[in-house]
Amino acid sequence: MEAIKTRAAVAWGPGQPLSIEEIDLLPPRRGEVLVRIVATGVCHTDAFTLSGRDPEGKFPIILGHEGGGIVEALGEGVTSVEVGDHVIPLYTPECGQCKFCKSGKTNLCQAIRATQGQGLMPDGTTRFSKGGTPVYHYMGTSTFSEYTVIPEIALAKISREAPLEKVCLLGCGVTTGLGAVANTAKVKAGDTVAVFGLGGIGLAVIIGAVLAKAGRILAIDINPEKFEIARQLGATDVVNPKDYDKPIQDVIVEMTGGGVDFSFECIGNVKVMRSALECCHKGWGESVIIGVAGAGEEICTRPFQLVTGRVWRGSAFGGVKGRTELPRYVQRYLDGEFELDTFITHTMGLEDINKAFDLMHEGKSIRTVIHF
Ligand code: NAD
Ligand code: AHE
Ligand code: ZN
Ligand code: ZN
Repeated sequence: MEAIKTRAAVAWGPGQPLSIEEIDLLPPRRGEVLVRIVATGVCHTDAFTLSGRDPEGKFPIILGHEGGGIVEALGEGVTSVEVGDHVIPLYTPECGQCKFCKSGKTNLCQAIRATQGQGLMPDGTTRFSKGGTPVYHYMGTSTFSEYTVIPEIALAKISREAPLEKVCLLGCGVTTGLGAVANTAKVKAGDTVAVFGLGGIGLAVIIGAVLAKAGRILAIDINPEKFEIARQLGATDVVNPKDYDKPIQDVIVEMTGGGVDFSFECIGNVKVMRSALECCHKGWGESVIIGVAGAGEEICTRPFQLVTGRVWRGSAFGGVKGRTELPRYVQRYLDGEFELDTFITHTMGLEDINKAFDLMHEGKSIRTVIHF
């Protein structure tokens, strides 16, 4: 196979608008697959890396990690997918053979983590370039390109019946929220849950909490425009910290007669992470950090909060093992167990992708889906 041209949104430097251009893409090498991206969501993590606060963001880069696509060509030795298969790229791959995969305790496969974090394919090079200058990959996926090359172990083969322009959201946001509730927290019927941040992730946490039959679901955001959707999806209480002149954790502890069983931080704000921990019930409450905070930022609380039984955890991709478990999430969607339409507040072509970032920063969108 020859090198091809692909239309992509290139981030040439931190904080700069993405530039839509034709760039060069080398064919897939051993263990790699050429995928045509049909649609991709825009997640806050893309904006985070574009901002320059991600220690792993290496420019120029092609962002995007919430995609759905179709296999176009196979590199040498690829056996688990075929041309024409529908796939969701995985920023958390699953090799099945590394210490992490074999442990059965985590979804954090480390087989290609080092090169992935440097914006490189597993052999230490890039497939993307422009005028001979390498353009870096992002999270092993780079879905803001019509064609992208992805390691075989980072592709989940899904049902061909699933609409890629919707189930692309299972490539990150929705799976992250559903999985954090079911796999990381293991919320049980009757539990009280607090969700901080009502973007794509927080709203998926709400759906997950409803599926787990949580008794009460408190939805917290400083943008009251998010409350209607949160209620529609099943939040029982909505709380705007700006309406109170005391710490929001104190408000929630009072509202719930001692604190919540589980809280989820879905923002990436280290101060809110503290509130999320401290609104948990003494003796057993657990707080799950999902939000991604910038380089150099740290969380803090009084150790007494943990001594007295609260637990701090984190969750990446909802603890979901992509190749073996994600196809089932797609099937659950097809079976009508949860919906995705509410998340998709905007759709547009790649040429308008900067608008998607503006809408996110203005708090006007949940998810924009880019159609190629
Ligand atoms: P988003 O921008 O769509 O939503 C964030 C929400 O937080 C917004 O509604 C905003 O109004 C609200 N918010 C901001 N500051 C707040 C505050 N101080 N108090 C209360 N609410 C506040 O973002 P998203 O796409 O839903 O992503 C949320 C976070 O999750 C990001 O940090 C993202 O990087 C991270 N993320 C992590 C994973 C993972 O696997 N751990 C996966 C996806 C996203
Ligand atoms: N590169 C950042 C860390 C970013 C991060 O935490 N990413 C999440 C997924 S966010 C998806 O929207 C994740 O899965 N992390 C696990 C991993 O191995 O990256 C940094 O701080 O260096
Ligand atoms: Zn994401
Ligand atoms: Zn592995």
